[in-house]
Amino acid sequence: MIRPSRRSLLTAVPVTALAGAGAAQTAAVPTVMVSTWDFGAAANAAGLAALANGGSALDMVEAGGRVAEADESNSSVGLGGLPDRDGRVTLDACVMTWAGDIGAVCALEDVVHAVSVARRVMERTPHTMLVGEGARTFAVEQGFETRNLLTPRVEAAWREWLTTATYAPRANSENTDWRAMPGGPGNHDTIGLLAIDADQRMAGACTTSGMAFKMRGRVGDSPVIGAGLYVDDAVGGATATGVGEDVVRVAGAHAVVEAMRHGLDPTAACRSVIERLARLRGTRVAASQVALLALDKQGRAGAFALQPGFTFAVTDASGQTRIERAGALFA
Ligand code: SD4
Repeated sequence: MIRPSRRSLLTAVPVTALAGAGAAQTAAVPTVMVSTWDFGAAANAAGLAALANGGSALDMVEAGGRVAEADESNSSVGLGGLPDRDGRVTLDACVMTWAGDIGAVCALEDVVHAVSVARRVMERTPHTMLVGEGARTFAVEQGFETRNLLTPRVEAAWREWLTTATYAPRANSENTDWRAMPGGPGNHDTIGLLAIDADQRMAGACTTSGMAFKMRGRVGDSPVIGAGLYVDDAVGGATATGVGEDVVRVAGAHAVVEAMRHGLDPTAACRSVIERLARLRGTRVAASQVALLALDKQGRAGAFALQPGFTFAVTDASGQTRIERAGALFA
C-alpha cells in the first residue's frame, strides 16, 4: 500500500484543476479525499484543512459536508436546499467511520448542518438513526441553532413548481438546474465524501436535502448506511448520488465495497453495481441518473454512472484537486 506521509499531507497546497473525461483511476500519488460533483472541490479543500489541523478522516468528511450545507446557492444540500412538495426543506445525512461507527438523521428540519447532527447521533446516543421531529429535538438539545432553511430563492422555485406540480427528477440536474432556477446560479447536489487520514483510517459522509419536491416524509438513499454510504476500513468506501430509490434497490454503496473486497478496482466496482441495477430495472432506469463513487484503501478513486455527466472531485496526498468525469453505462 502506498502511504502518504503525515508531512506530505500537512504541507500540501491545494490547487484546483480541471481534468479531462474518463473514469478516474488515481496514478502515482494516492487520493486522500473524494466527493461528488463539481463543488466537491471546495468540500475537499475544507477536508484537507481539517487534516492539516490534525483532524481525523471523520473530521475531514464532516468539514467538507458542512461547506456544502452552508452554501446557500447550493439547492440540494442544507441551507437553501429545494423543499418537498409542501414547501418544507428536510435534510438527510449520515456518517460512517473506520471503526464501523455510524450515525444518521432523516427528514431533519430547521438545522443547517445535518452531517454534524448525524455525527452527534453516533457519538452521543445509543442509537444510529433519528428521524423527523425526534432528530430536530435532539439537535436543539445538543445546541444546534435553528433557522428557516427555505431561502427566498428556493421558495420562488417551489412556487413556480407548484404551477405544474410535476415530479420528474432529471439526470444531472445537480450541475445544470441552477441555470433555470429563479435567482441561480450555483445548484449542485447531494454531497457524498470519502477520506483517508494521516493514520490511514477511512471515513465517509453523505448529506442532502433529497430529491426536490419529494413527498413529505420521503427519505432516499443518502442517510441509509449501505445505500448512500458505506465504509469498510479493510477495503475502502463508496457513496452514491442520484435517484435514491434506485440506489436503495441495490444497496449501492455496500455493493461497491463488496465488489472491491472481491478484487475489483474502484471504477470497475462502481460499474459492476450500475450494471446490476440496469439488469434489475431495465428500461425503468433508462432516463434515471444514479452515480457511484469509491475510494479504496490504496488511495485509488473511481466512479461510474448510469448517465453521462456525473463529476467528482479528487484530492491527492500532495493537495492537488481535480474534477473528474465518470464513465457511464448509457454513454
Ligand atoms: C436522494 N440521492 O435523496 C439523493 C438525492 C440525490 O442527485 O443524490 N440527487 O435520493
